[in-house]
Amino acid sequence: MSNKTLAIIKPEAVEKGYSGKIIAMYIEAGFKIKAMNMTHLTKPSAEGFYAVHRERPFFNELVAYMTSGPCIPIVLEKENAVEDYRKLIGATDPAKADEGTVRKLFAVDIQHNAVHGSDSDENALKEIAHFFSSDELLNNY
Ligand code: IDP
Ligand code: MG
Repeated sequence: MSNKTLAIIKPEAVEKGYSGKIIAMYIEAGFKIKAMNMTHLTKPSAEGFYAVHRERPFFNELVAYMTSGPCIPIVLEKENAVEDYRKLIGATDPAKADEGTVRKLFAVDIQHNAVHGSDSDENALKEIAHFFSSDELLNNY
């Protein structure tokens, strides 16, 4: 059964011009793009998106980073999407990411790590709803 995950190309990767290469890696890995947008997150929106991390020491920095410029949220669909996408992007810290992963190739450090990925099917649906209404999701191909 195919399922969905939420990717975000984060501000520093957009700024550096890596978006096209990253999207190509998603498509080559077999993901279908079901929705995509370019947006500049407001502080309340970023705080809401990362609410699970609000007690973490890096929360304020993370919100400042994610509001620092435009980002590109993308809904991806594939069998086993959440797990396969996290394998494709690699570990949160690029120093620990496997060779050939998106973060190994494009991330700067553990914070500026190029892309987001959902960590469960349940959270993927919540995260998708943060950025896209149901009629923005392409369900007909
Ligand atoms: P994930 O993006 O691999 O799921 P999470 O632990 O959910 O990693 O953290 C969310 C985001 O917060 C990371 O992608 C990264 O941008 C940032 N982050 C995580 N850990 C640290 C840290 O130790 N210092 C600074 N930023 C961090
Ligand atoms: Mg996470």
